[in-house]
Amino acid sequence: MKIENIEIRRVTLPLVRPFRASFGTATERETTVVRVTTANAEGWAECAAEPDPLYSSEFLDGCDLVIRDHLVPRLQALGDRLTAELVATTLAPVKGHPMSKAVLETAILDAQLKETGVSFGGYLGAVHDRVPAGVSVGIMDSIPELLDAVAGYLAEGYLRIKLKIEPGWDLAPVRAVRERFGSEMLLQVDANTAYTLADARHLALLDPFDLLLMEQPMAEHDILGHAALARLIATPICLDESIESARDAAAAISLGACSIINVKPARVGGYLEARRIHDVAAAHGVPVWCGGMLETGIGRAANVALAGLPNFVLPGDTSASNRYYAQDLTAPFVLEEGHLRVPTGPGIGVEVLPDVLADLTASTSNIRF
Ligand code: OSB
Ligand code: MG
Repeated sequence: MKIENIEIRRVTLPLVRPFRASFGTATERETTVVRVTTANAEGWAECAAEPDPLYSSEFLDGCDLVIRDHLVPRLQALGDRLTAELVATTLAPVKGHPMSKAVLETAILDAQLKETGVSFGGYLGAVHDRVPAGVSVGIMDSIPELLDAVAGYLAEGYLRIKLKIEPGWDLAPVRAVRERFGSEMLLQVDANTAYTLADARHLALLDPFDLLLMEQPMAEHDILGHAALARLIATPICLDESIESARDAAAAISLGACSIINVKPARVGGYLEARRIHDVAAAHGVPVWCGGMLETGIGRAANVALAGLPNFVLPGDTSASNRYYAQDLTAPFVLEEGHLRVPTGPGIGVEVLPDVLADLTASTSNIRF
């Protein structure tokens, strides 16, 4: 495939409400949108990194730099032989930077699929035409405020609630949500690495609340710690930050560090590696679900396609556009009976709204191929 141009654009979307996790609070979503132009198609993707390196080591300014100076030149060297399937191996000599690699691979894959008329879901092997949606609920200032938020999401039809937790905001919110909404609702928690093994007895106090899972309680590289914690608590452990590849997934499963995996394509370098994690987990009988990074419609479209694969058996953090944005970069994803529809058009299957994109753009640069 011959690429003619790569456009790199910094955009900022206001969030409808602040989103607080153990590592920080976001009031807007800043991202880098990449547009790849070929003779016959345009491919789009967005970078999942945030302005500060608090979720993982990547951050947007760093991504822009590594994309421009280290990743794109390696792709240019391939010339017309470039395909989406060659991106990861071509970029492998550059250590790390999975989110920077993912945005390039995804935009190139989108252009390639549009050239051949294949949808993301069709290419990846989705078997569902709609996927169940959960919602990730941030840390709040008070329990009543949290209960209002959860009540609103349940009324909209979300099928699973995930509560962000941290030391000091864990037992009380979980207890309050269970007391108010009952034991039937699907409920899980996400600590974003806020605890250590010394907190094991405290985390075991969540056992009676029958949570679906506890996501990433401890540091990303503490695989053995998670294996030890798994033996001390009844709640199943799900890893997010720890899993950067299919090899990581195989190791974590084998060591007993997790029994569920949150698959975020950006965290693992793209959709091809994300599919391999799906496959490895399926081979071990480990269920997966699709995580999110507050994506705009561009990234959401591809995530929803991935979530259509057979081993994505738990509702994902694939919420509707209006949970994040009053105005999305694409036509909004809407909740239909608690589900989002998997796009069927070529590539990501959604159109970027040019006027909205232009309004929200702070800067644009182009790399001619
Ligand atoms: O840990 O899953 C996470 C958002 C930003 C960074 C990390 C995480 C999250 C979420 C929200 O939990 C997921 C979403 O709705 O996109
Ligand atoms: Mg998480």
